[in-house]
Amino acid sequence: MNKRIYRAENIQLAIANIKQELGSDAMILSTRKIAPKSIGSYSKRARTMFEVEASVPEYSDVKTEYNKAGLGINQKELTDSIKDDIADIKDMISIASFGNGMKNMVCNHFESVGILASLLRAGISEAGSSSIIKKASLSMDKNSVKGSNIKSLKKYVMQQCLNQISTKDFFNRDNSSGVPHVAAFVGPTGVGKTTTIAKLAALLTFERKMKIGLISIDNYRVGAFEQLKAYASIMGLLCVPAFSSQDLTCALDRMKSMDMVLIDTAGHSHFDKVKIDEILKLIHTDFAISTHLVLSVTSESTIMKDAAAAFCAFNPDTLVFTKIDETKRCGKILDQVSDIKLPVSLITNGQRVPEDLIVPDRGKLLKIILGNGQQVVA
Ligand SMILES: Nc1nc2c(ncn2[C@@H]2O[C@H](COP(=O)(O)OP(=O)(O)OP(=O)(O)O)[C@@H](O)[C@H]2O)c(=O)[nH]1
Ligand SMILES: [Mg+2]
Repeated sequence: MNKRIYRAENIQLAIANIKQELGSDAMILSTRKIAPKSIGSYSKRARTMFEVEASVPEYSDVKTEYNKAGLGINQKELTDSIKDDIADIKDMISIASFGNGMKNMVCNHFESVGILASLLRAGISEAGSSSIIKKASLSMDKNSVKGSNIKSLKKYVMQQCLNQISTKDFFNRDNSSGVPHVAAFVGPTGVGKTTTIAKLAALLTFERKMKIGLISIDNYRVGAFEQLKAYASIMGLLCVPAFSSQDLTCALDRMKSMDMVLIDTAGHSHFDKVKIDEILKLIHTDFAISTHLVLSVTSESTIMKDAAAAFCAFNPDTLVFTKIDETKRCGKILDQVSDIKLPVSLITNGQRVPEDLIVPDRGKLLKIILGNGQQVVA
């Protein structure tokens, strides 16, 4: 591995030099702030410098390292690992392109660079990541935590992240009221509403021993009812379609003896206000119905945000995040929950029914959010 050391007056300059000389495959190995006194005998004139050690990995180098560590590595794993390294460099470069406030913050709290990169790598937005670090630093100052103590900063960053998330095991309820709790799942097309309902129905029926009924009001997509019905048949659950509010009221009347009724709705684009309004009208019955907004983490953050805004018309009780197995950037969840401020009730992590369902507590959710960036954890 070809290692080189770059010194510059600031970190941005050092990274720019690395990028220019070693190209975008370069890996940052270490960073160091050098106080003026440690630069030879010219200390009076010398300024604070930043030292960045970088290298360009060769395929054989990486493979040898993995083999030495006893980790057999295939081409895909290697490609993924290289992609992650490139993502690291992009993060460093994006840190370098932050506004002046952020640059000052990074320079004053140089130790925060690595943590900031971890948050970015986890998929938390630039605004979200910098706000977390700023709040953590403020909170450290407030509590008079001295010096540039990286362990303390990590602890405060974790606490800030935790402060922003909440969870609720919404579907764990007794039926002392004598009427079933009715829960509808809404959200954009193809995010996994029907599959999540099937997974949840299995959990509630077989583990929590609840009596569950299923209703599909998706009369839009061909085969939508049959999809839910197929899962219901395997589990031996009652499943009926409803095409109007009256149908829905009748179906709910039929299910009065259930502990819980789960309603599957049609997925629509968040731009299609007319179709979203149709579902709103359809679920307007005499029965109290809670709603749960399902969002896929494979969507772009801005799309998730727009979708959440459109489906907020349902006044959702909780959020459900799906397909976390398809991305390494689950930090998007933190951006959404800081924005929408609703508890997360369910997470799904695969296509298998019923296995791939998580009922998270705050700790679990934080781990999921930090994903790749778990090195933030002290
Ligand atoms: N990888 C992965 N795929 C999932 C997950 N949840 C659902 N899917 C897949 O996503 C696809 C769509 O799932 P559905 O449950 O039909 O989605 P939907 O929101 O009901 O779709 P519409 O009713 O058409 O709006 C299916 O292929 C599911 O197997 C998940 O957690 N991970
Ligand atoms: Mg569906």
